[in-house]
Amino acid sequence: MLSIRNVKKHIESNRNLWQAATIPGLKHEESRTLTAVSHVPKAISSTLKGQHIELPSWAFGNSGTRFKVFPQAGVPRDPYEKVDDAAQVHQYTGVAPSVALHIPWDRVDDYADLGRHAAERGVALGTINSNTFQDNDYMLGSVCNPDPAIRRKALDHLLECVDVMDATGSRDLKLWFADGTNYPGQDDLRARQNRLAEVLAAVYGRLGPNQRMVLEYKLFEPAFYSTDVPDWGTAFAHCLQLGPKAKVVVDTGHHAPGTNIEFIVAFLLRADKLGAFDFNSRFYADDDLMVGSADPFQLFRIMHEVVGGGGLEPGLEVAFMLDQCHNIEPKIPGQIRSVMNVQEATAKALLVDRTALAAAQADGDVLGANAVLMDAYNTDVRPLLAGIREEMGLDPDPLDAYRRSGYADLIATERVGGAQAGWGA
Ligand code: LRH
Ligand code: MN
Repeated sequence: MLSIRNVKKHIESNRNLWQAATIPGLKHEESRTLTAVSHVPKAISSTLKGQHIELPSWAFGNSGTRFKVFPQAGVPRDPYEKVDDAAQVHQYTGVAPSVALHIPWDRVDDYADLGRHAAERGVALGTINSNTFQDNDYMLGSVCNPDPAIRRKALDHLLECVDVMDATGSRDLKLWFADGTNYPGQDDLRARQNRLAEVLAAVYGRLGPNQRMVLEYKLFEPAFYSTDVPDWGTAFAHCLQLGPKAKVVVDTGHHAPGTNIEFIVAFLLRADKLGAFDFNSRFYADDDLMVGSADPFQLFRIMHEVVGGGGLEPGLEVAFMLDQCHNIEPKIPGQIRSVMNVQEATAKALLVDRTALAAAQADGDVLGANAVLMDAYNTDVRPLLAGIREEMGLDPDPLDAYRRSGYADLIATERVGGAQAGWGA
């Protein structure tokens, strides 16, 4: 039985926030709707206005599975057009001011010129992603390959990516390695960790004063027996060994089913080792679906730990990136919807009454504490975010505004000929 005392105290202390209170048993339509920006503390609306969600350039290119890549009309043919499309997402959401690049997919002759092109469209070039998973030489691995010459080749690519960061002014080098084995005995698991540590240390040594490396882990795929950076613990241990400029990337699609990802987030934030998120969602494996589409409650729980751990405070420099593939849905609207899903989860997490929560937790009031959290999660924040967009001079409905802009038809007619961008696999 919920402790009415707690809920009542919670409602009293937040009456000015809510138009309607949530008491179990109230029908949904009577459930609470947060109707206007003016109802939330300035700190919350300014945090939401200042949110920074980085977009992946590769989300605008063609993508698919081993079965099929379905090309879409209007897909970019080069990094300039990818930046144009990313700028559309920022234009309508106001919170996606940078685009991550993937090398060599986004290799250009003049990165400074690409940077200028981006700036003219109101966005910046962000995280540089390395790619040591598509060269024929990397069949048995890249940085963990038994062959020192192949490891050298992989290291040279990673150092080239730092050169790109120097040219683009990017802070973060994101490292994900497909390296692993498919059969027990195929290689020495310890030796592979030694090889990995050696290359990571060489890259770390090359980083400039304001540059970081963020190491991404993944349970499996493309390797199916062992992956050399399979989980947060392995990434954390390597980053601890490397130093303060090395932090961990949490890709929300890279865990075993049932993993409590928000625990990992809380732990890494507490250790000041959470560098970045690769947001997406999945029903089964690394599905790279729109963040929040498969499990919006999980995304809320993750953002609840981010807010609680100070992860939205500028000082902590946690990068929030999307890492998704829009295999069958239109790509720019898919990115806009994804950004809106992150905004909604963030707004709900910011609305958690942390005073009431801490009190209930201290009281051992299990149901009371859970109720406070669910109260925020069950808050309809869409009117609030619409209001915030209007205060930012934006259309309250970014998807509808983009649809009415006619940009989709424009690129479908203009971008004819040339090779559409993709994963180049
Ligand atoms: C690996 C990954 C990594 C990127 C790639 C596009 O699965 O999540 O972050 O390099 O996707
Ligand atoms: Mn990723």
